[in-house]
Formats: sequence, C-alpha cells, structure tokens
Amino acid sequence: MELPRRARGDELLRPGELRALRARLRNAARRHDLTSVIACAFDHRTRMLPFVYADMRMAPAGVRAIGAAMVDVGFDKTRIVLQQWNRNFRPSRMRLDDRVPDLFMVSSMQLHSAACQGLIRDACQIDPARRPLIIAGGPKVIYEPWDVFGVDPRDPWGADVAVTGEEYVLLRLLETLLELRGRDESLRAAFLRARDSGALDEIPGLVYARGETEGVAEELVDTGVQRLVGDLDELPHTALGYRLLEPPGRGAELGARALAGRAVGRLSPIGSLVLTFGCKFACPYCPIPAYNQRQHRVKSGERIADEMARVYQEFGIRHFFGSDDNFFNHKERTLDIIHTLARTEIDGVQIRKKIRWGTEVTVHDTLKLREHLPAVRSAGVRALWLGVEDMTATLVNKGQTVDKTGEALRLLSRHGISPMPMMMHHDEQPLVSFGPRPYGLLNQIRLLRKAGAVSMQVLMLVPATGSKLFSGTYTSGMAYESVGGRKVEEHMLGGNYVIASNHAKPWRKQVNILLAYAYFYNPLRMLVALFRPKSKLYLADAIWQALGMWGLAQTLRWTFGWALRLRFGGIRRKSAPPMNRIPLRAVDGSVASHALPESVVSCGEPVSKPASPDLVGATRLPVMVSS
Ligand code: B12
Ligand code: SF4
Repeated sequence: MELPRRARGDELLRPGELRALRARLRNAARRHDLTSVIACAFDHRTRMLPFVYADMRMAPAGVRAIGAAMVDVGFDKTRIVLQQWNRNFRPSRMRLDDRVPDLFMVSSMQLHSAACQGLIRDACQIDPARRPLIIAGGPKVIYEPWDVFGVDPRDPWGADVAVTGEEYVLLRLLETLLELRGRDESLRAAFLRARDSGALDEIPGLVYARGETEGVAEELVDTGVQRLVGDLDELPHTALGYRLLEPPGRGAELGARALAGRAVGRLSPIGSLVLTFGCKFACPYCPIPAYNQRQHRVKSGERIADEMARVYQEFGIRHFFGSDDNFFNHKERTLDIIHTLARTEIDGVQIRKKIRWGTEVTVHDTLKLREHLPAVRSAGVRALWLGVEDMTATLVNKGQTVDKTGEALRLLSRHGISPMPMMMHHDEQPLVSFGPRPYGLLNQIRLLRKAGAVSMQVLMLVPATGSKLFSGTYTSGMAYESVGGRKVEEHMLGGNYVIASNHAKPWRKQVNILLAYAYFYNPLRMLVALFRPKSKLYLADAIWQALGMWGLAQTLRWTFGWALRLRFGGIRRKSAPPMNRIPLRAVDGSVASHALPESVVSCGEPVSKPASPDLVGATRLPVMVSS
C-alpha cells in the first residue's frame, strides 16, 4: 500500500516556510543549551553486492541532513555516529559535553531495523530521570513507524516519538518543545507535557505513543502525512552535517571530538548530495512517487554548485553521488542545473576538472536528453545509474526496449559517462534464453556490457514497503515466512535474497543472481578491462571489476546458505503483510494515515481503510510507456 497524499494543493509547505522556521528557532536556541546525538543504524549482515563500497565510504545524507538542521539553528553540540564505522557504539554510555545528551535520534532504513531497535533499547537503559528524548526517523520509520515502539511490559523499550517526515517536521517539533520547556526542565519532560496537552497534534508527520507504563505503547497517535518542502534551496547547507561525524572506532563511547577537515574526505571519499526528489513514473514496485506525493522538488544549480565547492574545499571530497530518484525527470530543470554547473569554476578551474559525480536516471529520459549529454559531462557527470530492470519490459514498461536501452548506454559511453545499469530479476526471467529475443538474464547482461556497462546491479524483485505491490505480494501468498526453518528477517529484504517467489524452483533464482554477478565480475573481464577498458577514465573499469569480485565473495558468503535452504528446506508462506499490532489512530480518532489496511485501530479489530476526507488516495498514474 502506498503512503496517502495530502489534499491537492496542500502537499507542499508555503514558499519560505522552512526558512522562516529556521530563523525563529535560531532566536529560541540561544536560551537552550542542548546536546544531541544522531545515530545511523546499520546492520553489517547487509554488506554485499552491489553496495559493498558505497555502504561504508559514503557518509549517509539522512543523518547529515538532520545534523545540519540542528547546527543551522544553533545547536552546535551535535554528534553523528555511523554504526557503519562504530559498530560497538552504546547509546547508554554516550556523553557529550560531559553529560547525557538531551536528544538521542536514530535514523534507519528498513533493512537496518534490527540495529535500529537495538540502539533504542540500549538508550532506554538510561535512568528515566536523565534519559534523552528519543526520536526515530528515516526511510524505515516513514513507512512503518510502529516498529520503533515496544509493547511488552516485561521488556519495556521504545522511542518517544517517530518522525515520518523530513527536517521541517523535526524543527517544528523542537520549536513546540522549546516554547513549552521550563527552566532546567529536561527536553523529554517538556515532550511529555506537550504530548499530553495536545500541542503535538498540529504537527503533521509525527507518531507518538501513549500508555500508562514507561516503554509500553498501548496506543499510537498519528498526526498525518507531512507537508514537503518544495524549494530544496530552503534546506540547511549540506556542509554543516559533515563537521559532526564521530571518528571510526571500536569503543562503546563517544570520542572527544568529531572528525575534522580532510579526515572527513579520507573516510567518506564519496559525498552524497540532495539535488532533486521525485519521479514522474509510477512503477508498481516502487514507493518513491507516493512518498513525494507526486511532487518533483529541486535545488537550484547555484546552490548545488555552492554545496559541491564548499564540501570539496572544506573536506577534500571530489566524488559526489546525487540522491536523486530520477535526475533527468524534468528536462528544463535538469538543464538549468547542468548548465549552471558547467559554467562553475572552483579556484579558477572548471568544475569538471575538480569534481566528478553521478546519480540515478531512466533510459527514457536519457534518450530525451541525448543532444545535451556533452553539457551533462561538462557539468562533471562521469557515471549514471539507470533503472533498466528488464530490457524487454516484461516486468515493467517505463519506456525501455532492448534497442533503446542499448542506445542509451552507447550514447552515455560515447560521451565519457559510464553507464551503470540496475536490473531486476523475476520469476518469469530465465538465466539464459535462445532465439531472437534476449529475454534471459545473462543475454541481457552481455548486451549491456557490450553497450558500455561498467558496473552491474542484479536484485530480485521483493515487496517494497510503501509500494502498490506490497500488500498483494503477501496476501497472494508469494512472500515467504521462513525457509528451511530460517525466518525471513528485515535485513534480508534488500533484494539479495529470494524471499518472494512463485517459481517452482526458487533456489534457481538465488543461484541465477550469483551467476549473473560472476558472469559480469570475473578475473578474465578484469584483465580485458586493464587493456581495453569500457570507461574513458583509465582504470575505472578495472577498479569496478575488482570491487565486484570482492563483493561477489561477500554475497556468496551471506546468501549461499539461503540458496541451499531454498533447494532442500520447506517453504512457509505469509498470508498477510508484516502488520502493526499496536492500536494506531489519527489525532481525531479516525483511521491513521500510516495505518496499513489490516492494521489494528483503537478497538483492537483490524479494519479496512476508508478514504479519509482530507487525504486523497495516491493517484494511479498509468505506467509510463515510451514517448
Ligand atoms: C543513496 C542511496 C543509497 C546508497 C546509500 C549510501 C549511503 N551510505 O548513503 C546505496 C547505494 C548504498 C544504497 C543502498 C541500498 N538502498 Co538506497 N537509497 C539511496 C537514495 C537514492 C538516496 C538516499 C539519500 O541520501 N537520501 C537523501 C536523504 C536526505 O534522505 P533520507 O535519508 O530519507 O533522510 C531524510 C528523511 O528520511 C528524514 N530522516 C532521516 N533520518 C532521520 C532521523 C531522524 C531522527 C529524523 C527526525 C528524520 C530523519 O530526514 C532526512 C532529511 O530530509 C534513496 C532514495 C532517496 N531519494 O532518498 C534510496 C533508499 C534509501 N534505498 C533504499 C533501499 C531499499 C536500498 C537497498 C536495500 C537496495 C535496494 N534494494 O535498492 C540498499 C541497502 C544497502 C545497505 N546495506 O544499506 C530505499 C529504502 C527503503 C526503506 N523503506 O528503508 C530507498 C528509500 C529507496 C526506495 N526504494 O524508496 N542506497
Ligand atoms: S523509474 Fe520507477 S523505479 Fe525508478 S524511481 Fe521512478 S517510479 Fe521508482
């Protein structure tokens, strides 16, 4: 089920609203000496292809954005801890400025839920009188906020509040709490008073718990779907978040100071940057268009140029990855950014000579921008990740055909931009096919490599929370509960494990993924890459091959046992999606925006979800076909 959309015309904040809030908070912040720690949850069992380098060497933008928002309004005593680098970090032992922080925030993707819950549980060990206010957020929480609250009186734990939105929601929450906070009162005490007085109910984008006992959520209150910031130039500057990173270490506690200067660039040589959000397509397996309430949001070219230049100069980061859903989504907006960057100079030198960057696009839009690809390269773009999924468009048709996909890849290669296709393997696709139609997985990989592919991503189609296909995959019995006695856990939901299939021999699907990677990343290809590289950047092709082989070894290590279970073990299937078991209601007692259709509402009975008066159901746009 997709996230609902706010009423038409009410999806976005008013222009200037985020800027005004930041200014107000800067005034208020002077009267409060707050310390905060923001942890990025990371489950190390997820370290495999195709993300083995980026997962550790790119400090995530989500926690940095939250840190930047805190510093921007005046709360400099903020530290970001990445579990990627600090796997033994224990919130119960954290001290900042020689005290227990006022705020402990956790950011998590769905894949890292177990780690996220572990962090919150540990923070709950702190004596309630001194406990920080615990706030959870990020992609996991946006779709499944109930999972950060405990319900067992024998094992009390849980966040105080889940933020199902972005920076604006957090800052509005802080503003409300600071307005109410008494002298020397803890932020958490102010939160509890605000919650009980109904002051939080006016802030869309929160889910908070109610209950008699500390750490036992008897009921959750959902304040609705957030309003999004439309003009991304209103966001705090990205450089602010980079100053807050905890140095890597094996300890449970925080170090004396955050990483500084060039050390940041050495540990995070790739910088992720928000450039645009949103995508005009409507692939049924993808939650992105609904999350963005069908809006396309952009930063200006000037702002992007400034962010790249400042991060480069301050931290020595030369490689960037745009966190775009589809950077080429809107031709004019894309060209505005591209032309501005192409004109930009850093220290008197054209940007493309200092900075290299890449992002995600679609085949369809790449072809539409074909005559502008030289400008795209002049703007510093050196690699583009393309959602090819299945070249024959059997899985989903978003304008790609075998010919068009090949053409897009060749065009990019010719212009010195490395094409990085992303494929999705599914039940109907064989490993190899014979005949004129290149239907098989290896047939397609061969074509993509010939057309210039430098890296390859092959993931199995799995149900994504917040997508149209999500509930149906479970209710149809396609998704697995357990295989060979091993339960499907959240860290397995990233597409590397076959966890939903109607194929008679699902182990073959698991093995196909491994074979596909071995076909693309192998010593022979690496040798060829050294002498006849696909990329115009000498060694880039060979480096990707080396990374790919290392990643394949990791993928084999984590998933081979699963393939054996699929081959020899019994499969138990689910009949319903993972559900919220805590009563969840909207502020006025009606059905909550974040409730799944089968969720429990206050009376304890599952209900079917009626249309809410102020929310319209996500539009069912037709899947785009080629123009
Ligand atoms: C870059 C990226 C990656 C990089 C991440 C590298 C890195 N270290 O940063 C790589 C390529 C490694 C990657 C891998 C994967 N990714 Co990815 N990725 C993205 C992408 C495109 C951008 C992420 C980003 O930087 N966003 C910009 C920041 C600012 O947004 P944000 O993180 O959401 O944070 C905002 C809010 O969520 C909120 N927030 C976040 N944290 C917190 C905390 C608090 C306390 C508060 C109050 C608010 C808050 O405020 C932030 C500012 O607005 C997103 C899609 C997108 N456009 O966001 C997908 C996305 C995060 N990835 C996703 C997935 C599924 C994956 C994979 C599992 C593979 C896959 N099947 O696609 C793997 C997992 C690998 C792993 N082991 O972790 C999903 C996550 C879905 C979910 N519900 O968890 C996303 C959302 C795409 C989608 N399908 O919708 N990914
Ligand atoms: S093209 Fe499809 S999969 Fe890619 S972001 Fe858009 S809707 Fe999602």
